[in-house]
Amino acid sequence: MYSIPTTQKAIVFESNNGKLEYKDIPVPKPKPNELLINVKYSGVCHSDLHIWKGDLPLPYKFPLVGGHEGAGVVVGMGENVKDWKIGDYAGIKWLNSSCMNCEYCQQGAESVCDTLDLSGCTHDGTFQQYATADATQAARIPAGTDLASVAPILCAGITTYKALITAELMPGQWVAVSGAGGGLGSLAIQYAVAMGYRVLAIDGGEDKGKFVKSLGAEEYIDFTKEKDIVGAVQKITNGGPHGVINVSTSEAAINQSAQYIRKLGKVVLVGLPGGSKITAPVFTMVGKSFQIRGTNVGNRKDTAEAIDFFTRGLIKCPIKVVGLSELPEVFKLIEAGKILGRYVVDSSK
Ligand code: 8ID
Ligand code: ZN
Ligand code: ZN
Repeated sequence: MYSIPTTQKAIVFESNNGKLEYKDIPVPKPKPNELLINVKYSGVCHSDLHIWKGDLPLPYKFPLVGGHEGAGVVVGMGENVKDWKIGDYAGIKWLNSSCMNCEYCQQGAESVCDTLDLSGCTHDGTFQQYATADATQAARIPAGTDLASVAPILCAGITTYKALITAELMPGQWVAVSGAGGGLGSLAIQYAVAMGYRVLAIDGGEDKGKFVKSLGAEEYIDFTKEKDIVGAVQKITNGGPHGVINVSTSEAAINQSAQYIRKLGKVVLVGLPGGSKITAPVFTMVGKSFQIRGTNVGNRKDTAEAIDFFTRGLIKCPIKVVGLSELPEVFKLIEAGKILGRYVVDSSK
């Protein structure tokens, strides 16, 4: 049904901050437990930029095909794969595989397994036309789904959906999304609205303000103009938001969130500015009894639920599609904080 070529186009990271080469490489062969997926579209996550730059203390492989937000079609599989068919739509996530056996995997917390294989980090990812993914972890995408639009769900969607669950909010409560106009933020706003929360969006510039309001944010604070972010957030939310989803790449913004959080609130950490720290006075933390929680992508259940919100039309991924060969330009725009929503690369160009 599908003829699989022996070579394909890919963007290869030779080293941290090294050349980003658009070139021909061999099509990988799936292992017994893997799918071979013809990646049609891949979102470009800020984590891909962090990995290329070497910001994060992760075990990178080089040369590396980056990317971990891929949507495509199953064109092959290893001999142990039983429950996928050729032609199925499949998604490739950051979490390519985990051991499924350790104390964390047993409780559905695969993202903290000690033997993770990570797409676009330790496992060649989605900035290529054909990629392999563990059949247990690959995401199931319903037939007929628009593959360009769904791609951002596979990292940004799953991660922000899980971050909102981690904030343990009630309908009608305030959630601040810090970094709201970016790839993760633009989806966090929509999941939050769909879950019944009130959204205060924080980002920089008038364009981002209009953009986040169009996605359902009730209020917007422009960090480039507001001198007293902590005071402004507390005023709008009458005492601080019940939860904060930190998806900016700013250490300062993350630290502000531990100041404006409401008593008993949850500060959720998602964004990963390299080498940054969050600090809070012990007395204040005890007195306000708030919590700081980290969260890392999501598990298979979070994946299925995040895709289901999208399929039901509750989440619209704001995407701009460009060719895979243009990835170096996309990295420049992400670095400059210029992107509204997500860039998605088309593997055929
Ligand atoms: O599982 C995880 N924890 C996970 C999963 C996926 C991504 C973590 N991440 C991390 C990425 O590695 C990155 O560090 O989340 C972060 C955000 O990823 P993204 O949404 O893909 O990045 P983006 O599109 O560049 O958006 C960042 C936004 O932050 C704003 C920018 O303007 C941009 O819109 N921002 C900045 I930079 N400084 C800000 C500030 N001081 C700010 N917003 C508010 N206040
Ligand atoms: Zn990501
Ligand atoms: Zn495990």
